[in-house]
Amino acid sequence: MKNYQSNQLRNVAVVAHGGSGKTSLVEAMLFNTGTLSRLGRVEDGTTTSDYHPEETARKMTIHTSLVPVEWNKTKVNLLDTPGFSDFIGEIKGSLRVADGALFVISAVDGVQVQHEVIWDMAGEMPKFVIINKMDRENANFDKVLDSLKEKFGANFVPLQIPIGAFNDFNGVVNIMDEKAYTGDGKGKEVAVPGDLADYLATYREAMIEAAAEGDDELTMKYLEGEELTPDEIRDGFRKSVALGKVVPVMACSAIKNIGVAQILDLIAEYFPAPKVEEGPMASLIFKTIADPYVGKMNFLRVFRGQLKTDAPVLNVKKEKLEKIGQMMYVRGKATVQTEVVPCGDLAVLVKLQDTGTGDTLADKDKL
Ligand SMILES: Nc1nc2c(ncn2[C@@H]2O[C@H](COP(=O)(O)OP(=O)(O)OP(=O)(O)O)[C@@H](O)[C@H]2O)c(=O)[nH]1
Ligand SMILES: [Mg+2]
Repeated sequence: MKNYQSNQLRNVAVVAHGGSGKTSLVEAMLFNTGTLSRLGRVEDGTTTSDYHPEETARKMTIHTSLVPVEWNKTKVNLLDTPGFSDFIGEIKGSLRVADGALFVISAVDGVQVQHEVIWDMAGEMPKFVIINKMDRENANFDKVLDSLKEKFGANFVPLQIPIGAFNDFNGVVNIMDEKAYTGDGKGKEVAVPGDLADYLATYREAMIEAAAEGDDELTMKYLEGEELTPDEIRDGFRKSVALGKVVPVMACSAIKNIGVAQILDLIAEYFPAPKVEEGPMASLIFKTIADPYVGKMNFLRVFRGQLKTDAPVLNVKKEKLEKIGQMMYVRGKATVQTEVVPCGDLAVLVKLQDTGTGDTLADKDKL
């Protein structure tokens, strides 16, 4: 895995009620990059995220997995978290190191208990919502959208709406670009279906209004009745997302891999990049596991400066120096060594002596 600049990174906590399709969605995203030769399935225990034996046995996520997806010029670090309430502690750590939360909601089951719990945990942080399982019987995008508005009262604005539902679900429309795509994977661009014209117009208006709230200049322009340029709409919308003023909503089917590649495009374009802090290195450990092959693995995010393997680091809380042995990027259970981790990126340190979840590592003599 090559190194990415901070502004090319997207750190995304994928969160939801159990069984909404997080792991299947992450798998489909990775599949679309060409990294996998076939799309794994939770049922078969063949996904990239659910690789621990207890996960394949129970067919659910128990440990948060880090799955970087390299898409166009960005690296989307997906944190596939467990939805089952017993493992709620896992989500806290992921939210601390993500720049936004991506909620996955079943188009059939709608908003469920754990969605509400996690929504509260996520507080003011930027959020995306994916309405998944559009291929299932009784899938209903509008109904879920209404219940989102009712439950959470945020400004939910569709950025990608479904073409059809259940057996007829065969594509998506991008509201920003007014483009339609059908088929799986990257799909084929087609004309926007006539029966969606009204939706498109309504949602586009809502999207422009949300974009206008992104900064004062745009707000003034909008209120004075001037038309915003396409670039202004994009920039304004991106800013509104980062400020938590708008929550974009997208539709897909993870299992059929329809609308998923288009969601990756939208994440690359509208999900906030990490904020870069210059200065002495500082990083946070958000998860520690004992891997039977690799040993103790500490997952971290670099919040300031960059992390290199050449010098010992200080565990601030425990006031102990740690020698950095191996540093690696991971994708599920796959690992690859790296010598440097840039600001904003997520990586793993192996075999640290005294360091565990919640600890901070810093440059030893530059605090
Ligand atoms: N029909 C249909 N089924 C789906 C879709 N996405 C996921 N599923 C199924 O829903 C079930 C749960 O999917 P997972 O991907 O394990 O869901 P999860 O959110 O990761 O679940 P937890 O890890 O337990 O929180 C599996 O049986 C999937 O095959 C979809 O788009 N359409
Ligand atoms: Mg899962």
